[in-house]
Amino acid sequence: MASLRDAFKSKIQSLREDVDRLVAEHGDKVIGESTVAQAYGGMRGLKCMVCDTSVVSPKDGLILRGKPLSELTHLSPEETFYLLLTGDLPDAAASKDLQDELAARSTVPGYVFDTIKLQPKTSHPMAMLTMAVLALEEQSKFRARYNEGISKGDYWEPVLEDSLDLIAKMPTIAAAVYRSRYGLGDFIDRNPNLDWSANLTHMMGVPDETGTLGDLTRLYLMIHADHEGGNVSANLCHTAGSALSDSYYSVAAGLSGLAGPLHGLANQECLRFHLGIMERFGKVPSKDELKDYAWEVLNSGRVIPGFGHAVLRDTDPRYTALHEFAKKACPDAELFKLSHVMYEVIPGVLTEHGKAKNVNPNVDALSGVLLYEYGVTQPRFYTAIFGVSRALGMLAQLIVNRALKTPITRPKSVSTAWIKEQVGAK
Ligand code: HAX
Repeated sequence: MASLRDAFKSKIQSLREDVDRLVAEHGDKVIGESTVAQAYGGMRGLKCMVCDTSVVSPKDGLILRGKPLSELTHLSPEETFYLLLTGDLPDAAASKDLQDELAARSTVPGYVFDTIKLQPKTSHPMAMLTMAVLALEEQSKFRARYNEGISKGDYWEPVLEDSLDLIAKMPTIAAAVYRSRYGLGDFIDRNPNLDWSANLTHMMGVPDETGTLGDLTRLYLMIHADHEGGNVSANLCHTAGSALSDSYYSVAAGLSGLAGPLHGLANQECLRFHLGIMERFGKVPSKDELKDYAWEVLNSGRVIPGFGHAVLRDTDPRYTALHEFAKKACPDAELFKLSHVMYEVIPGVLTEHGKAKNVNPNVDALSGVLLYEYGVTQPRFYTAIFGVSRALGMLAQLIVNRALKTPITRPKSVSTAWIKEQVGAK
C-alpha cells in the first residue's frame, strides 16, 4: 500500500475535479438558510462549510470517513490520521512507514525547550503548549516555499511536510510542558522503540507498570482526533489556514480555542467537578445527594461539565468507548463509580432543568477520570493531551483544504440595525 504522501497525492486530482464539477453544476443550489436566531446564536446548525474527514451525526455521533467511531477504536492515532487524510485504512506497511516518518521528524530544537522552561509555574499548560507550537513556526517549510513563489496547486505539499513535522513533535513538546509545569525534573528523551502515543506517556515520565496508561493514552488520542469542521478548534485552525497561515500558526489558533472551558477545557473542569463532589461528601454520593448537588450547581448559574453538546443529541460514542475501557480496566475505582452515578442522575436533572438540548454525557465526562486513575493527577494538563490528539484532525483538514485550493474564509457579518430593517422590527 502507498505511503501517506503518495496515497494522498493520488487522490488530489479526482478530489479537485469532483468539487469543481459540483460547484459548476450545482453552485447556485440552496443547502441551508440562516435565521436571525442563528446569526446571534453562534451560527449553530448553519450549513456553510465543508469537511470530509469526519461527520458528527446528532444521533450516532462521530463518523470518520464514513465509518462509525465504534468500529475504529482499535486504530492507533497515527493510523487514524492516515484514514482522515486519505479516506483509506493503512495496511501494516503503510502504518510502519508513517511511524518511521514521524520518528525521523521528531527532533525538537533546543530553543523550543528553553521557551517552555522560561514560562512561569503559574502558566496554563495549554498556553505553554500553544507557545511551543508557535516557537516551532520558525521551521515552516510552507512559509519558506511561499516566499520563493510556490504555485497554488502545490501548496499542499509543504503544508503536508509542516504538518508531519509538527505531529511528530507534539508528544515531545507536550511532555516537556508537563515536566516543566509540574517541576518533575529533566526532560526525558524519546524512546525509539516506542510508537508515537506510547512516547507521550514515556516522556511525561508517569509510571505505567501494567501498561494500562499506555493503552488509555492510545485510545484517548484516537477518539479525540477529529470531530468534523465546525467545532471551535477545527474551525479556528481552518480559518487561520485559509489566510495561508502555515500549519504552526493554524494549529496554535485551534489550540487557543480548545483551551476554552466550553470546549476542550471541559475535561479539566469535569475532573475538578468529580473531585469537588468527593471532597464535599467524603464518598461516592447517593443518587439523591448528587441530585441535590447538581441543582445547587445549576441554580448558581453554572453548567454541569461533561454533559450536553452543540451537535450531538444522544450519548457521545467517545464517552461510550471510554466507558467500555473503564468497565474492563478499573470497575472498582471510586471516581469511575461516581461518574456512573452522574450518568444515572444528571440527564434527569438536566431534563427537568429544561434548557440543554442534549442531556447526555460527552467525551469529557470520563476522560479526566481515567487519566487521574492512571497517574496523570494534574487536571490542568488534560486539555494539552487533547491538543496533541486534535492536531491530527486539524492538520488533516488543513492539508485537504490546501489541496482543494479552498479560498480565504470571509462570511458576511451584518449589523443589528440591518437585521431589524430586514425583518421589519422596531
Ligand atoms: N449544564 C447546564 N446547562 C447546560 C448544559 C449543561 N451541561 N448544557 C447546556 N446547557 C444550557 C446552556 O448553557 C444553554 O443555556 P442558556 O440558554 O442559558 O444559554 C442551554 O442549555 C441551551 O444550550 P444547548 O443549545 O443545549 O447547548 P449549546 O450548543 O449552547 O452548548 C455546550 C453546548 C457543550 C457548550 C453545553 O452543553 C455545555 O456548556 N456543556 C458543559 C460543558 C461541556 O461539557 N463542554 C464540552 C463539550 C464537548 C467538547 O466540545 N469537548 O471539547
